[in-house]
Amino acid sequence: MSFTLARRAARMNPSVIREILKVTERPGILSLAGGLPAPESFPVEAMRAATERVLREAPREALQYAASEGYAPLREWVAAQLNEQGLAATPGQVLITTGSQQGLDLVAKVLLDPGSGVAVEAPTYLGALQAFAPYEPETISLPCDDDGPRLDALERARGARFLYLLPNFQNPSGRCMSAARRLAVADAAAAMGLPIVEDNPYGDLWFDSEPPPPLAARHPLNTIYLGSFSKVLAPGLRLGYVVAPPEVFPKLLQAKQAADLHTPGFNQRVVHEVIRDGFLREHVPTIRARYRARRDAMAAALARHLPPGCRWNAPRGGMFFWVELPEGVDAAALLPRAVERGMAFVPGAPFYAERPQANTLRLSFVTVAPEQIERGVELLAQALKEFA
Ligand code: N5F
Repeated sequence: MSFTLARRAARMNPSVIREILKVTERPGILSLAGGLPAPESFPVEAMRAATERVLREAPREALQYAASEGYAPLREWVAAQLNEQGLAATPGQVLITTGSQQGLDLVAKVLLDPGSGVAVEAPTYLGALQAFAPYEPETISLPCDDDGPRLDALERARGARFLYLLPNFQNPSGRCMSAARRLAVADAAAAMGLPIVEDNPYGDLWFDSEPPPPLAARHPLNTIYLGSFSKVLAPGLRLGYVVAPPEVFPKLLQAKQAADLHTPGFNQRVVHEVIRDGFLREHVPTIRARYRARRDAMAAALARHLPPGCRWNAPRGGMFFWVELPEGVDAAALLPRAVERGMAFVPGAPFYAERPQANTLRLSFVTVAPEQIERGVELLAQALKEFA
């Protein structure tokens, strides 16, 4: 072998979610693992009609190389949308990315040196940890309570390059940060000179009431905000966006140019064509209703089947239940037993940057219908009883 790997390559790890996805593609496996949106909710007809219009009205522009910043009308749409939520952003601050996952990579590439501090919630989105790791940061985990990261722990993040937060229906915990905690964390971080990277793919998927305004609304110049079309339209489009203060926008843009020149212009035009006249105002409530029913089905199934000693949250939005198994039960060791029985989940340990809590797991309640949720949880409970 003549290849010498870069040091950053040694830090790269396979995504546990993607590895489990391979298993769950086998027929007959009931997957409560990946945060895969319900395929019935994909607006196939609207996409077909929009594709037709784009190919009729601007085929050559849509198929040509395009601007790295993104399709101007889509950037305008994103900025207008965020302004409605109280986040004062101009279209010039919006960078359209190839999924918000790319946004995480670009932010890390621009802000992290080897040894830089990056502060995260414990637990946090494992795909973000995977995106940050190659840049060789020192990751600092902040303990959290039901309202979000604990204020008394914030001091540990002093000097970090940024604090990565998921305020809305967090992946994996399902937690929604309270309004008071948002303001307190945003103010404290600004006072410490600690920038915030706010990742919000799930904010539109609320079941009871709309979440409080983003932290970015409080201190826009101290915050990089990430959004996604994956959960409100379709993840196969790979469309997300980063909203960045003018201080860092040019560097993110240069990183984007180097990574892939631009996000597919064809997809951007089709999506803009779908959403330009208010489509999401009708569409997103149908997703909420479907997911709310599935959340209820999973809450009922967990209460019915899981043995004593298990604990879980009741998410008020998003896609995930976070389950704590009895002390000493290793969810990663349980997974193959569950797969043998015909169901899959994501073990909790990879969501921790430090001190993994091995007796935790994540269940997605959005991908399959309520009857299958019931069956999946029953199989999980059977595997657990046999295992423990
Ligand atoms: O915008 P997109 O599709 O790139 O979403 C990436 C993303 C960014 N930030 C958070 C907090 C996320 O939860 C995600 C998507 N995560 C899903 C999950 O299951 O955790 C999808 C991962 C699916 C996969 O790896 O196949």
